[in-house]
Amino acid sequence: MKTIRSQVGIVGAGPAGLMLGHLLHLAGIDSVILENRSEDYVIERVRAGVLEQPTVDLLIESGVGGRLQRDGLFHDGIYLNVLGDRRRIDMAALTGRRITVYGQNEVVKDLIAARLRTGRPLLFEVADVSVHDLDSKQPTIQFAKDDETHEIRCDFIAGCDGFHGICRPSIPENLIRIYERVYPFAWLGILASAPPSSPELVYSVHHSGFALFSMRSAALTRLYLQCAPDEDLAEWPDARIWTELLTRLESNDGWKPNVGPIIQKGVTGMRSFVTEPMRYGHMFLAGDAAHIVPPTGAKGLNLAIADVWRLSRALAHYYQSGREDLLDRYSTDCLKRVWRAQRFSWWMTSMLHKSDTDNPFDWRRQLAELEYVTSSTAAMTSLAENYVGFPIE
Ligand code: FAS
Ligand code: PHB
Repeated sequence: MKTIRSQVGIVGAGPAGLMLGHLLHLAGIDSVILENRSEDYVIERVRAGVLEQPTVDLLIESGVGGRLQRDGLFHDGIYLNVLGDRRRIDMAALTGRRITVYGQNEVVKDLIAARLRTGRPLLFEVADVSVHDLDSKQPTIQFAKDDETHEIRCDFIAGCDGFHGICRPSIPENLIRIYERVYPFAWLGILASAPPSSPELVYSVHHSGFALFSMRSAALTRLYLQCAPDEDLAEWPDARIWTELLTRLESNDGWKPNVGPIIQKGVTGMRSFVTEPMRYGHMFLAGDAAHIVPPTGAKGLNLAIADVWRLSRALAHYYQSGREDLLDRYSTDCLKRVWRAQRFSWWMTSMLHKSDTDNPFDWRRQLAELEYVTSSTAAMTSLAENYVGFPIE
């Protein structure tokens, strides 16, 4: 077995793992990043698209925001389309902040390029990753690469391996608490080669269910529609998808998305999930490894970046001063932001999706909430400040 010595072992090369590696590099702390998928797979995986202001500021400040500043789409507002009545929420006017539409895979591309420039280790297509001695001062990570077994001896492990990773399940069950809600619906998402017909996102509420109009560039639109959790994609030929999207998105003022060839489609389940604490011994969880939000509030990637900003600061403080106070506060401080995002994401999901309740009172109350949110400045400001993101501090 080959042994590698490093200060921090990072499992997962998604936005959390890559951004942590980058921030640690800037702080002069070495790390090894392990990823069990190929580089192409990690880059091509279509996921998030909306970046909060604090996320954008951190990417730019830390030197990986060049392409984002050039290719990102800066949006001051969003639309809520309630049964065809399209209303704009001017988030910039209400909060002084805005969102940026820039694909998660572009962020991942920028972070991989930055990592390669440092020459620090980033290993793709590793296998059989396992973590050990987590409650010791020298935890280890074992993995296989090119038919050889390797071991990383490190001071700390960062579990950035997403919801289905191995790090969270490595914590003794009696030492963590899980909070979870699984929603009785999912999203059928598509990427289409069609120019966006709206300059901003449109969240739509319709009798047949929720739909979302988003984008990736001047040539690519990203759209989602509410479907059953076990929806079979084989039953959704492209024509049916477009018919349903146009039905749910078209608004009374004549707006509708442009139709074009569908180049990618998939179904995403919806759940709210929180792990407490986000630490076990010398292993720290960050991003989807610790918490999942339904994508309606566009918070997942942004939470992952906020977690690793906090973890990198706590590790830098430890290596500079020997003090563990920020490491000891990591979980509590992260969870404050996580639960705020959980509340907002649950609220947006409940307000915008057609629930399977058969009580007409619930639907009318939902419409009353939408009427309030699209007409009260106080309510719009609350939505806006949660959507654009609170400062990372
Ligand atoms: P990730 O899951 O991205 O990365 C974990 C990495 O670990 C993966 O590369 C995985 O291959 C690797 N890994 C797993 N097990 C491993 C093992 N045993 N060994 C080595 N590596 C391992 N969020 C937003 O903020 N805005 C949005 O608009 C938004 N839209 C979304 C739309 C969809 C359809 C989905 C599914 C999610 C969306 N999200 C959104 C949330 C999403 O972006 C996640 O929060 C984000 O990917 C979290 O990043 P990570 O924590 O790095 O986890
Ligand atoms: C996306 O562009 O993929 C996107 C936008 C907003 C969301 C979720 C996903 O709430």
